Amino acid sequence: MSALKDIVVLVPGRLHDHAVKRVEETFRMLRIERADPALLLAGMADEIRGVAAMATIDPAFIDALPKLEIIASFGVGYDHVDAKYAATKGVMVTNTPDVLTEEVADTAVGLLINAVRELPRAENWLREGRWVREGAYPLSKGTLRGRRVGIFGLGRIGLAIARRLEGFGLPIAYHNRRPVEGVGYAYHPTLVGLAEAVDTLISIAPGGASTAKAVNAEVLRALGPDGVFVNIGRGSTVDEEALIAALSDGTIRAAGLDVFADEPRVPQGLIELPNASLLPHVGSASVHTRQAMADLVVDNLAAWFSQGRPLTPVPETAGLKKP
Ligand code: NAP
Ligand code: 8YV
Repeated sequence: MSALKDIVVLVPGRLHDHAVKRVEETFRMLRIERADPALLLAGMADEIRGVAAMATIDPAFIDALPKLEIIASFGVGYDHVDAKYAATKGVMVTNTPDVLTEEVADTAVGLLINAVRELPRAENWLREGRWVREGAYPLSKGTLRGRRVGIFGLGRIGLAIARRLEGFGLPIAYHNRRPVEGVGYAYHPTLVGLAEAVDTLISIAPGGASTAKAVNAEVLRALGPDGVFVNIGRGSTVDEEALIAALSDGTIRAAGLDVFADEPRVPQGLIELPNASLLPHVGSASVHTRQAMADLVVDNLAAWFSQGRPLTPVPETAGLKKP
């Protein structure tokens, strides 16, 4: 344990309090306001062997830390960390999979029901006194009954969403770059093909270049006028202008969105739409689950520095050995 106490771990920017506390107790912690090489004081860069962060970590920052061995990122999605570049520099990258899977799947189902059955609007009707003044909230135009669900990104969380919706009696199909072994759901090799086959598209795909604006005008047209689109993956996977147009002109019926392209800024066009149910990126945001994610960040650092291998490396760096 005393050996770990000699190791310098940098926390750039904001990080979950529990992770900060544990980094401070376990290692020698340094903090800077953001992951910017210009903020590294003289002598600091040569000491830092680990980074614990939920901030963007780019090649310039990795290059500025010559002794860096590991970046432990908070969150399962790590599109804000250049893991490919880190791999070329022999720097391990870890994320926080599994501990948030069921929580995010719960949120996805809640968001779907909110979008289809208009529950947030119905609650506002009650709070605004309209039940008393005007009578019952209008019948929801949408229903889950008879829906066919397509999942874009059938990985850990996608499968947990699929299991839940199977329990709702809904047929499931999916699109990934390749079929998932041992899964009986219908596979579609293209996202447009999936959208044509279903009326309810749930995106839980990661961000990054390969999914950028994948949900575009063509996909939304394919989903059709009874279509419901739910995004709980990354905002970058959606052409938001095309989505606003599709929701405005009836190309699709409704959307439920937890993630946006330029968070925390949400396009005014979406905020004004009555058929968009919007959440401020709360997929994993319970005290219970965020604490588990924070623990996994620090457990990865501790496992790397004490046993030479982390618990949950990202695929790009999984083969790296400790120097
Ligand atoms: P995962 O197990 O790695 O699953 C990702 C799935 O997406 C895989 O099945 C993968 O299959 C598929 N995929 C990746 N790139 C693709 C592409 N270009 N085209 C089609 N499919 C693609 O990850 P997870 O744990 O389920 O998490 C998924 C994502 O959810 C995270 O990366 C994160 O962005 C997001 N997330 C959001 C929240 C929130 O609070 N809203 C919380 C947690 C996670 P193939 O490799 O076969 O294509
Ligand atoms: C976190 C997420 O809120 O894990 C992810 O990929 O999007 C969320 O669980 C986020 O990473 C914390 O910034």
